[in-house]
Amino acid sequence: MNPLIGIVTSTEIEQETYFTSTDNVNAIIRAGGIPILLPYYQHEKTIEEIASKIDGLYATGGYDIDPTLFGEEPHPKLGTIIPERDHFEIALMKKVLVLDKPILGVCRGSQTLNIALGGDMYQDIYSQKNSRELLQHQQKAPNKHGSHFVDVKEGSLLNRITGETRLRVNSRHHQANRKVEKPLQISARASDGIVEAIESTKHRFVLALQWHPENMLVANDLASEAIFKGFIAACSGNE
Ligand SMILES: [Mn+2]
Repeated sequence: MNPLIGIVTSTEIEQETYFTSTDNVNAIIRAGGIPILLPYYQHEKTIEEIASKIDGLYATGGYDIDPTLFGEEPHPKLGTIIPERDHFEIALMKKVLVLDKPILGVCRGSQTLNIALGGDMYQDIYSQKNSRELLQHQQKAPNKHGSHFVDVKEGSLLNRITGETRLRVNSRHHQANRKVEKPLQISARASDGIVEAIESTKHRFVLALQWHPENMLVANDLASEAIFKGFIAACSGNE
């Protein structure tokens, strides 16, 4: 049986549509999963039911995150937030973590995972860190282009599934994780110190990347292929 993969959808500010990119859907299908697009349920019981039905959770990119969720007020550079998505996504993650089902997060998904496990984040790296020392993390190149490098921690899940200690990745974020606490560990950083990947040391497969492997897969990037293959294998119980 191919595993059912819940994908948290995106929306616009007035929430007239739910959607996700075809790159997200195709990445899951290509690796052997069946994508199920999820709207923003708010009831505890329903969220619990979804967690029990899916075999894995793919937390995709999207808008910024409500800073009150990690004890801060909005910074002037904070972008659009969708409170219903934040609530649903973080509540679903917490339930999926309890069941120890696999999670793959990308971009925004790496912030929501960190917050679900007690961490926090920069609302805007360019004003909250010394911006003269930062790389360009909002690339102007096409989405599939790897614009900067990340160094991968040896022995980490990310290292084991890709077989690499250095990856070339795309970059479309102005936020980033800051405090990362157990059971999470940092599994990749950019050369400017920005946290680019986190993973759980306690769960079977919980990995979140600040970049977008679903876009790099379009250019047949081998590491991106290995990431989605590894995720779907874990969701099938075939690690
Ligand atoms: Mn980056």
